Amino acid sequence: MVLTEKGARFELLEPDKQTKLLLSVSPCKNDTVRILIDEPQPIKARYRVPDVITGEPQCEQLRVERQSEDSVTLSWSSGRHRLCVWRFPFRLEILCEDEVMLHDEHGGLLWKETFRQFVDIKASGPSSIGADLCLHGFSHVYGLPEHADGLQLRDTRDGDPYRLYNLDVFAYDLYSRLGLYGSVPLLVAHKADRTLGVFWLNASETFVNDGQTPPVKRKRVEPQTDVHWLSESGVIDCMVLLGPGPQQLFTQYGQLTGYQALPPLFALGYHQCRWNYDDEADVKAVDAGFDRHDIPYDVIWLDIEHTDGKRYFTWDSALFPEPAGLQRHLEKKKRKLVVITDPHIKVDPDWSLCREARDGGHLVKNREGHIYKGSCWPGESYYLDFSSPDTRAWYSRCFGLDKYKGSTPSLFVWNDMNEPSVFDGPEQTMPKDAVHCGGWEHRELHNLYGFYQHMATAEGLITRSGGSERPFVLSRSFFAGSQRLGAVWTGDNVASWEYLSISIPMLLSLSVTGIAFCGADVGGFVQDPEPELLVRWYQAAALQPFFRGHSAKWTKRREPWLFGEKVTAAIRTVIQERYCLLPYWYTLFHLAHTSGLPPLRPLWVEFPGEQSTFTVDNQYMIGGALLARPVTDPHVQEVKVLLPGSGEVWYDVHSTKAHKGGQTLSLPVPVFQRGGSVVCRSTGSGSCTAEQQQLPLSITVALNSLGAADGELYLDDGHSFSYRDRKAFCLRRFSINLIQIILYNELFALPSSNIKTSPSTCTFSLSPGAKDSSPAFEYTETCCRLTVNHLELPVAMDWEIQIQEG
Ligand code: NBV
Repeated sequence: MVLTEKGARFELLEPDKQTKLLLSVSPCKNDTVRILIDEPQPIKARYRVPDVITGEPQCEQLRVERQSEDSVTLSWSSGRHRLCVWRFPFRLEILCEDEVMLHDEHGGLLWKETFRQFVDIKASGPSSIGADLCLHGFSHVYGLPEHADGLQLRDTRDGDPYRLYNLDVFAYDLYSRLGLYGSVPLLVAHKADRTLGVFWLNASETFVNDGQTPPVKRKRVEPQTDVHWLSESGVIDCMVLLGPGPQQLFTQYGQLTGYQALPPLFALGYHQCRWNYDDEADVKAVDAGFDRHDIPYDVIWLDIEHTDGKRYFTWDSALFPEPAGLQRHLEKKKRKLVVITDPHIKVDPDWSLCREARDGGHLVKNREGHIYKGSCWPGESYYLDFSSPDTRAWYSRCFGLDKYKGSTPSLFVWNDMNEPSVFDGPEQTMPKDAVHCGGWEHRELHNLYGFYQHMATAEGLITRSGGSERPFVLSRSFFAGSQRLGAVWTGDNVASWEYLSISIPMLLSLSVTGIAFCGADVGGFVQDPEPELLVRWYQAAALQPFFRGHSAKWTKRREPWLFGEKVTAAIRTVIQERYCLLPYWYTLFHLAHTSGLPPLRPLWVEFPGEQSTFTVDNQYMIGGALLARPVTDPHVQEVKVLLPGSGEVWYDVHSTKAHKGGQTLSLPVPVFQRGGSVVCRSTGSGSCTAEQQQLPLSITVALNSLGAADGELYLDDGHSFSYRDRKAFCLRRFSINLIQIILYNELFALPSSNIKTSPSTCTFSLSPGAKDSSPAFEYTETCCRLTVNHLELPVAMDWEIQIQEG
């Protein structure tokens, strides 16, 4: 063993095949441990995933505590954790109050594999790697998106392992463990007193098996979860995130792979998409429809048909003769246009962009060294090699306003088909033996392909503004770290109640693995939703991060006003409510951007000690303050909602009625504010986020059982990097302490008891310079609600309000 400042290095001998392995274990600052296993003399160098980890984690200095011929115990400054390494057979334990064990299992596979008509020649031989982990004391594990399944990972001993292999799966099956469009190899384990993460940094096809052993109370045996990881190639690069709580874990993961990009404000508004909006007149008519029906929205989207023969970066000149004019038309109303750019390039030597890609060496090659061709929307297509930094730089330049004819600064981008989807490829993707820059086979980096296109696109939008404007890019494919680049959505879902239900755990799984800006197509992409389903989907999605209605071209049109006034009104209400809640959403995104804590949270994240929350995946928290339980079944008047925390108070946001925590209620559309929180909303209704931004704010204070509450509000210009480069932002904290008020005048009672008289005066002490106002009161005795209007307080100044009994 050698101790360096980067940790401890060991030489291991794999007993069966006598293969030599190099193991390095590095405890890093902030309670993460990195375990790397590679071959010192491989037939061919093994691929190490670049560009996902945002910086070399800072290592802790290790000390030897005990050492024998077979094993060594190491500790580091954190003091709470220790590492034990056994060499023959290899075993590693991380100890705190609990232990994690990792066995390496380095094995061989086949030299040649056949799948239908496809033969995969493994030119470098078999190269699979694997490891077993045993998570002591844990029986709840989450993560490993993307699967159309529940939030909690199921025991795989009765069936298929979870597969991480990015694929284009149209109208995907539910409850399947096969891979979908993106992969995040992060598994999160949780128990009452600890949250732990295992991040397996490998971009080749990966399988994860997990088996849960329940506790045996009589024998005082703890539960445990065994996890087996197996990847087709690459090295073992495994990071154990030690928590101890969910919040620390999210920060640890964010420090490794980057935090959620702060979206421009418009991206948190409502998006209207369809495959396709036919032409400029159609786009203008839909845009006008929103105004006519008084429904706010921010972005209208164009799918593949807007291009000239599926040549991205071009326009169909008959349908979209004045694309810049169209964008200016929208921009006058502060609205945006999003267009699609897929990663394939039509083979067309007469098209300058195709020639540039080919002559610049920006294309993926086949095993024989020729340019790889596959079939996609344009017919025969090349595929850009986004793994090459040169290609990414070239692609980014394609978004330059001078280069992308017909584009303006209010055009943003959508990357689709970037798993990559290849119609005539194995499993509808690229063959594993296709070759990328540096001679790496596609198998090594398959799961990174979409991540890299997303990166180049986001970079392109930043560069086109000279580095000053935040980009917005939606990607279908993703990997760990994609959160730094923008948003993702859950692909081609179906207009059915089951797909509406599954969208909730799917978005929660993405959220706990860092991909915080996520959403599902509202209404379902495939098939026609009945109006009831459409309304329920809007109600759910208005309370989720990325909010976009989308539909396939063979479905009926479904703009919100096409189903009668009742449906229009219901959809209008939820979209308007979403717009009012934007200050809160934006503040949550600021938090995700700075701490890794996702806006959408499973209940256990907020109630880590409460067992009853560990399996809940049909309701969730929006930040720490709001709890939502969307209706996902037809013909129901009420649904059951669990209000966690026996000491908590929950306020129904519609009626403001207070309920005690620790019970299950039945209500029509449950949304609650947690006692102890403050939520800022904007008042009134603008036609888009930019208008909404100008409206006054309201502050909803929900007292906890001690009569206290606090909350935050983050504000900036909503579109530029000034918040980062010039610190041009405003972060306000509101704290309310009823005890103090009680001391003054016994004005408020605790939420559960009665207020004796209604308050009649309100006095302020304001920072100098604030203007005087005459506040008005409204007191609703039945639900102990006090409303103070016309305060006209400047949010960026310090102020204090004292309310006194009359
Ligand atoms: O570009 C067309 C569609 C798009 O609308 C959808 O959102 C993507 O998920 N795209 C898939 C390709 C065709 C799917 C049948």
